[in-house]
Amino acid sequence: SMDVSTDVHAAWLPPEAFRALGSHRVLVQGDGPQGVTVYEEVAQACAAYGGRVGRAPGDEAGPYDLVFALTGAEPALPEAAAVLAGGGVGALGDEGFLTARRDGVTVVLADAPAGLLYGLFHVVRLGEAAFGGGDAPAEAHRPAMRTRMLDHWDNLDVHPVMGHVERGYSGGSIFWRDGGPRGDLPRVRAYARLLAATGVNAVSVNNVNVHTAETRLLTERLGDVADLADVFRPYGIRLHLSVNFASPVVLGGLPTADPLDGDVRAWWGKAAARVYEAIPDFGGFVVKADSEGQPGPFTYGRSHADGANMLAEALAPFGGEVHWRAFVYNHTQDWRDRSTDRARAAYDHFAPLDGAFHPNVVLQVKHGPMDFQTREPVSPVIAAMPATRLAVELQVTQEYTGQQRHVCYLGPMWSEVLGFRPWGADSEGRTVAALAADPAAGGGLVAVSNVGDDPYWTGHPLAQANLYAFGRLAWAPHSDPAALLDEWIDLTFVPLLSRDPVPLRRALHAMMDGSWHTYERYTAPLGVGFMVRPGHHYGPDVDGYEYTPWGTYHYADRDGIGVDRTRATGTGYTGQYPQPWSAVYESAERCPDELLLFFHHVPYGHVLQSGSTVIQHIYDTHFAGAEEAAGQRSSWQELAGSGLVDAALHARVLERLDEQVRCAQEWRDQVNAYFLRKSGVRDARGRHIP
Ligand code: BDP
Repeated sequence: SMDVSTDVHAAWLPPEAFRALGSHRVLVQGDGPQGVTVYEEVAQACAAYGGRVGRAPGDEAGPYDLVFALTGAEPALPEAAAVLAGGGVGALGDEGFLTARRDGVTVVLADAPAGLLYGLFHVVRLGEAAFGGGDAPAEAHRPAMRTRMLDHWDNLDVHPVMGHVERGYSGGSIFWRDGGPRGDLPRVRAYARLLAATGVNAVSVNNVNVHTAETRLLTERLGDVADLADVFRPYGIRLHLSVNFASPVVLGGLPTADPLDGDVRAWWGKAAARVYEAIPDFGGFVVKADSEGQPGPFTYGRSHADGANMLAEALAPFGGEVHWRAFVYNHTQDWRDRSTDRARAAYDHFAPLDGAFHPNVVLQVKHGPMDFQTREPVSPVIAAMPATRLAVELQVTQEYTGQQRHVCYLGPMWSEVLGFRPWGADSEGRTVAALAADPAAGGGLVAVSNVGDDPYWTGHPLAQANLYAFGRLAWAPHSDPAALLDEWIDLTFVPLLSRDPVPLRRALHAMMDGSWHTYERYTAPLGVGFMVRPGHHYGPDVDGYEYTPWGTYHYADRDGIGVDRTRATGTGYTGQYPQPWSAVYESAERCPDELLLFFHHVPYGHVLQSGSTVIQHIYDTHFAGAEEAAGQRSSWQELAGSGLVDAALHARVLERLDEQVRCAQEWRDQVNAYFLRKSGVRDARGRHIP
């Protein structure tokens, strides 16, 4: 049924977004769960806006001016048949589609029903532009990434420290409550629908830190997982589970979880078979092993290839995949020992294993070497494993970027990561996006979701844009993030935009386009990272992680600041990059300013490429960042009473902006005061520093 929750915000799919589609005469010829979805979506839109939907050419719904059809069968409409006969765009694949316009009919063709679904949302985005005008040639649309996945760090229960959703800032889980299913499947359906409209096709429904209750999802609670899979399937989304590497011990009562033990392997084989009995299109397992206290193959003296391959063998007969995370490092290091560098860890652990993983293992690598900081270089692992399938992991949930209390549009950051060329720009060097999208070796794009049971889905209503942009970038990584913002604005605010879209668009762009840089300006400087409050990671704490076992240091003293990761005098991390980056990062003169303190320990008087000194840069950016945050609030305040945004949404955003402005000033004052005291160097412009 088309039941979707009504007590939640419509986000980028308000009924009005379907106005154009719903006022036409539409033929839908598709089958299977996703074909049914296309039909139901169109029928609902037509019921609202006066159009008609039919299943066959002769139906009274015709004559049609929009047709959705599969390429396998002879399309019943001559215009569609003509487009098909025209050929020229090649195979569309499982999820691709083509659009064309022929003799007054808009044609959407796909090889498979999921393609029709993505074609439907494409037509929704185009609005009236999908209709009218003369003939338009066939245009093929295919997703760049095969896997476009959101990982939920949801617990079944409220965890005493991490809460319901680990690093969640949007209320409770939409899937789980009180140790079992939350039971609000209409909300899950609404979520699946939103994701499908962005192009997401995979979801993992439980935390990578798998506690005992979540471990049981694999066995006793499999029925609950199957219920969720049934809801996601009509929107083309495959379900995944995070599994506990010690499951054979915890659930199976075996004495060991050694990946080379025969009984352990048999246990996983049976577990996988049971999962596929319940969920035939199950996607696979996500695994965090030997990391931050999670069990893993190291316990048994085995390698991560041994561990991943064992699970891969269990899943292979059913077409499932293992998403094995590369986030493995020592979180109990001795801070007095400068030879350990957390940034090195993933490469040191995994690069030697290149080529050792089975083809259905995807190594899931965080985009940076540390942990989702506001600014990090691209992880060197991404360029180091040509014989391994790699997925890049991003964090939509704003753990280190303002926790959905601050506006921080991450599209520009992700787009920089995806466009980065590990082998340099002037060669034919491939981008990170091309590596993740490679048909043979690519594992796709993954991100940690920012959604919870909050009525706006994401706590901060403007954080919806991050979720939207993630899906769209996974589909088309070279999209312009500002254009994606426009798409999101137009869909989300379409009910009101019909009046005068300009002021709202202007205000939102003013607030959001540069919000990542604004956030960067008032937080930790020049790529040094952290300086956040330990544990929850919100707000400034200048020395919060400095003398701890976590490996996240800035090494500020009276003379200078930064982490020496050079080969010449530091940890040697720069050597993990291919040329030219290895040489660029090695040099304090050539290293990009924004990453200087990630790679180098320099005196406060070091002159940046911008011409400013490090210390003056710190003062200037912190004053500017806090001021920009206040400017964002003013832009939003100007919209009050304009009728351009709903009053409740306006109030919710304003309340968050008040907190952002307060917190940005706190960052400014603490960071500036800290470096004034450390360095003794005054602000050249004489501004007040506490
Ligand atoms: C860190 C989070 C922690 C996660 C971990 C991970 O602080 O809660 O468990 O990443 O990715 O950023 O596994």
